[in-house]
Amino acid sequence: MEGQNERTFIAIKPDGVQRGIIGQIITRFEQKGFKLVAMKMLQPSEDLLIQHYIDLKGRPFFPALVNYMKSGPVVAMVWEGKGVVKTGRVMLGETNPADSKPGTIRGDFCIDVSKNIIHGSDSIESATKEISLWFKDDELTTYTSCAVSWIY
Ligand code: IDP
Ligand code: MG
Repeated sequence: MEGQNERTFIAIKPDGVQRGIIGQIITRFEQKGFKLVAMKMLQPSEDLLIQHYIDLKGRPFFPALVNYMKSGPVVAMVWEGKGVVKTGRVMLGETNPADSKPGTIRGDFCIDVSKNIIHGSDSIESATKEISLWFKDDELTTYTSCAVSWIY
């Protein structure tokens, strides 16, 4: 989906949950003006994570990545708004926190690439795939934000 209805999949990883920064991460997306359309907390299964990270299956860090991601609960979310996929990635920072600028989530809250606290879809195509992997259709809400005419 594009335009104001564009959606992205954002997940706070187990380290982000354990470190107590769920609220600060959600605040950044809220204050930007994006709309939260789905959210749940779950400890993901290995099967789900293998599907989610299937493109990285051949990488040496893949087994460690799956173990890290299943080591505790994550907060899975869908955020909506104009350009949310691309802007969401900018808000996250680079994959390696060491390359992430201050002001980005990874730049402000973490140090190591293997503990980089948050996931965000990298394209509209992967967003669509990831949203349907993590959420059932009836878990996605549709509502009009009262702020919409003050954001667009
Ligand atoms: P992204 O999360 O910024 O899209 P990807 O390249 O898709 O980055 O990698 C997925 C996740 O795999 C990263 O967020 C990070 O948790 C982990 N990862 C990527 N590269 C490395 C690495 O070199 N060592 C350990 N973990 C890595
Ligand atoms: Mg990625």
